[in-house]
Amino acid sequence: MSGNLFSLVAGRAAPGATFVEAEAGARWTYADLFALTGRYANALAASGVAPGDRVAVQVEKSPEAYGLYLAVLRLGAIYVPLNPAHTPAEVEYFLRDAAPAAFVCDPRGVQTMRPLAEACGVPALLTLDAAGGGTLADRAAAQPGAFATAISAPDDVAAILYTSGTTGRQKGALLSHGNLSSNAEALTRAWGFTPRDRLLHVLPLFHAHGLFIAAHCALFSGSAMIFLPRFAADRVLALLPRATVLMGVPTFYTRLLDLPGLGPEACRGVRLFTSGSAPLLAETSRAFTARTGHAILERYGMTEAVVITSNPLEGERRPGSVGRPLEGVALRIVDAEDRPVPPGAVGLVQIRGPAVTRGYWRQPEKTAEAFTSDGWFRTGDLGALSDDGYLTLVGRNSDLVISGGFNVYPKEVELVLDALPGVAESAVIGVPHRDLGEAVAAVVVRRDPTLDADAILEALRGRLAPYKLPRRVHFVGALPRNAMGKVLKTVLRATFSSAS
Ligand code: MCA
Ligand code: AMP
Repeated sequence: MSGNLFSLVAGRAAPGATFVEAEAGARWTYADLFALTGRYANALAASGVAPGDRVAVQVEKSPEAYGLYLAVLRLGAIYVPLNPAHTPAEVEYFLRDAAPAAFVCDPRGVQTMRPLAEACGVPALLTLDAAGGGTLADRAAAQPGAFATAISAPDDVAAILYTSGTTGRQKGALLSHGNLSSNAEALTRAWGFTPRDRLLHVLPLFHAHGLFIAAHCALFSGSAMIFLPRFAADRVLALLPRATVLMGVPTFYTRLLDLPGLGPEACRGVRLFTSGSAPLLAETSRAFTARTGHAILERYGMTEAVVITSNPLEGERRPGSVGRPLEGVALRIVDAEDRPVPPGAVGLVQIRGPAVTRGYWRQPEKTAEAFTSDGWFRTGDLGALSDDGYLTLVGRNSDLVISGGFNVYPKEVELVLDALPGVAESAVIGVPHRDLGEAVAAVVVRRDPTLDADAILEALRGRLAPYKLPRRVHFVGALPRNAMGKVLKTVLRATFSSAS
């Protein structure tokens, strides 16, 4: 049997069942979705995309965009999603690295993207807008809905998602059909999904949380999603009575708690709220329970392994803990030499399991560094296991900043800052932020004493996606360093944390 994720989905959803409902009520059935993916797959094949090729996609969220993801999988090609907020310079890096056979972008950006795609040697450029229009749609309209889905082995790569660049450059995590479908099956069971569920889907489609974790639960149980293009607390509150499940990042919950209308009545039909991608404060969790009667189910995941641990559907959901390893996941806590630590002690989290990536796209050295000699994946997270197997995360082994669920790699921002003429050097850190959990802060040593924060932000805009821009800029005479010359970010964090 084919391990193609699309074949697994197509085998279980009832064709007449709802796949997506728009906010205003327009409805897509699974049959609509399957026919659309067939037309897109035929159109992509006619544009020269073959099995194993990469298809880079930078488009707004829509049911059509989700159909495009599944069409790429049907073709046996590899989906490479990109954040629409990425600047042309950032997109250029991804196009050069992924070397896609086709790039699908928003028609609004096509004037900039066409020369960029040509310069990067991308053979085909197609467009798709938020309403499903564009050259991809034009070409697909002339194509049949039937398409013979590629036979894929479970190890065949389905998607490449760019993540964690400690050296300033992001690396592409390889996710196979088997990685994704095993996690989807385990989650659907762990979280009790049935065809009667209606998932309120408000996450972006270019990260694992929205593209895989949330949407796969609906697809693998043949249930419906209500799609919102982005999170807006008042619209989410208004739609909650139509939903049974909401999946979010902690910022969703802190913003919902700011609305006086959040209470048991608004949540009457919801059976499950989940949170992940960043730490959910125990106080947020408790405040949500006090207001709604619901305990948010916190789980822990990572692009390279999808969902790793989860609090239980039935049983104790422990505020401050990310729960127990998901079915099929082995988890251990080790010291810096990869030796298991005593029970209860804090150490590095390492995992094995069917959803763990086999490595990074064209980066054998980074792949080798990510695994221990006996095959455990190094998550880079620090945590401790309780006697009864609940994991508590206490931090990360890297300087990564997670702002509102988006990862920001300090090095990437520092490289752009340091290249500004008036800047001598810089250090980028995460500081606590009520809304975003953590916010990006820049600590700058000036060469030009007249350079101010506004001028710096103005210079960064256009070079970095908006979510990477520092929310604060602090000027210092010199950066604190240790004897080896390494910048002491812990000192900077201690100095500037209360200032945000
Ligand atoms: C938007 N901005 C941000 C962020 N999002 N700045 C910092 N951090 C952010 N997360 C920028 C906007 O571009 C805008 O810039 C300005 O901040 C104000 O935007 P605002 O309206 O407040 O933002 P928003 O559009 O409401 O977005 C906030 C958000 C969003 C809803 C929290 O960031 C979001 O949907 N986050 C989810 C991220 C996610 O899905 N992560 C999953 C990673 P300007 O004014 O200059 O235009 S996957 C993962 O981590 C693993 C697998 C896991 O476990 O799930
Ligand atoms: P990403 O690289 O976007 O996949 O982000 C993965 C990282 O997000 C993990 O390595 C953790 O550091 C963090 N993360 C995900 N879920 C949680 C959670 N529930 N609590 C704390 N951190 C989390």
